Amino acid sequence: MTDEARILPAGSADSTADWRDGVVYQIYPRSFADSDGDGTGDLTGILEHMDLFAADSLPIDAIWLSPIYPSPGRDLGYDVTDHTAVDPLLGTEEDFDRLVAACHGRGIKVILDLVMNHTSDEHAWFLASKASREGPYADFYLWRDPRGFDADGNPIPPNNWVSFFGGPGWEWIPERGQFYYHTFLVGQPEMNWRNPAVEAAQWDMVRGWLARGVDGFRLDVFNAFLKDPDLRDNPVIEGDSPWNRQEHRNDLDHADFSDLIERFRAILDEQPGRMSVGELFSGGTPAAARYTRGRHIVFDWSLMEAPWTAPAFAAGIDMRESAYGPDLWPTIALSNHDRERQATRLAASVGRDRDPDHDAIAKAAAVLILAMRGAAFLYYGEEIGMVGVDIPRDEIVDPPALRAGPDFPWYDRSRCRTPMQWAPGSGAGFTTGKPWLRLAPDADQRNVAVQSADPDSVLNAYRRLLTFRRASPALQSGAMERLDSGTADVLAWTRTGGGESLLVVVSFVDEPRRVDLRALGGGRWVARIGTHRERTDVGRDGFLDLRPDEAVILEAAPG
Ligand code: ISL
Repeated sequence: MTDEARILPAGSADSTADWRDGVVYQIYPRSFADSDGDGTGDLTGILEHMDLFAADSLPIDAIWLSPIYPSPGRDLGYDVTDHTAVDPLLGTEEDFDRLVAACHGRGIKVILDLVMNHTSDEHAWFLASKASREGPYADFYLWRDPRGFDADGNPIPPNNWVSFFGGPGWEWIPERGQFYYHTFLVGQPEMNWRNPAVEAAQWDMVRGWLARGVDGFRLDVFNAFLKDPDLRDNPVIEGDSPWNRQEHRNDLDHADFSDLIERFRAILDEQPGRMSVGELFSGGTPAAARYTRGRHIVFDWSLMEAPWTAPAFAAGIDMRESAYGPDLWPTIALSNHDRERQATRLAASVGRDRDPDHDAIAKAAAVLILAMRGAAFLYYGEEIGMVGVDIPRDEIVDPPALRAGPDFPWYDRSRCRTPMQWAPGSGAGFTTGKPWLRLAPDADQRNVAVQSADPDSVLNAYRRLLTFRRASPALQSGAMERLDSGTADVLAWTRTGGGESLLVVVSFVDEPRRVDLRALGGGRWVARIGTHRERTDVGRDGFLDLRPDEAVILEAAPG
């Protein structure tokens, strides 16, 4: 590993440290706040709700905006027609610049979601590419001749690759007499990253956003950019869907991808303190660690896929700690716009989807996200414990969900993209019009206004924890060591750094539990904060009595 690839020390003068130690809040712009009553969230709506992030409310360090570019919306913004502009559905160029300035005025950074693996099939590059095998855009996409023709004269695709969103991966274009490849929708043709002109065009676009003050980027499916140059077949394996019946040896994670990350980082490093996070597509924790660099962090899915049990989270944490080692910095996310809402998913994973359990688990999950080692990512609405919403079939807006069936299991992503719940009332404070996607049925009770006034709400637990984390060098950048808690269903770990030594104890069960802190070593501990406003404290005998799903952060007592 080069020096460059090592993480910078905590407190380093380079502002990367701010990033590494920070908390990023993901906004799905269509669903956050609608300023003009058309039912769809927009940039001005975000600007008007910045008080959510006030220092005495939810002190976060950055917002990540899911794609804001013009798009026909077939994959709701992940099919882009112009990566350099703002979608008129979400606002104007000036609205974007105003939002960036407002964020910077509050010390909040702005991360854009870069979709560089594919474009929309309505992008001017693709329209030119499709029209002719000649000209500057001819080789911008993954075009290939057919392997041959069948007995009926139909062209045979170049290899066995399929689409992650269901159906074939290759689409025949008679005008060109060739196929193009798409990992996702037919309307999301794959870019040809082996063409230097594609890379140059992408870097120009990146420089353009940096010049507008953008502080960092989330890279959509970044390990899919480079394919096997010969486009060889993927090996066939056992699996529950056409995609899972292939080992993705030739369409993902190509060996020369690491050099591409370095070239991307070099563009960002032309300006100080710019950060990037790669979305690992279909890969495990070791791959995430392998792609992590000093200023480039990576999502891995080991925690997002764990059920709500102590052994599952222990295994996830151990796998991460050993894959990353002390020098590389992991990320922590328990939900995003593609996965079920975290408390809904975690409660269901152990058959506990009753109401009181939902909020208890939502608060304990907050402690996990904010007290493990790594850059923390919060998905909008998790701070009020938003639920996954049942969407009737005729309202589903997630295209692959419409193809779901026995040979194509798919989570309907509309469930986790419902509008933010700000206040009681018909539009939940999200819109004065008709919301583009239905609101959760509990929006009148579960919203920012109601939870602000309730000291025991999920929102107020997040506020306390975020405020504590912001003042805690150990939680932000300290080392992490997992301990055997000695009690079933309870996880324990320490965070140490900046002269601070903390112990985190989390119960994953719906019953009281007792932990013997003396057996954990390290002297006497004092409870500082946790899921419950009324703190549980350590008894004189050194026992900590935990309530159901309680998590407590303790500090080493002096002396
Ligand atoms: O978990 C996954 C694979 O292991 C998937 O959720 C995967 O990360 C995802 O489907 C890729 O998602 C990204 O690219 C898609 C877009 O639809 C998603 O919203 C985006 O997050 C295509 O751009």
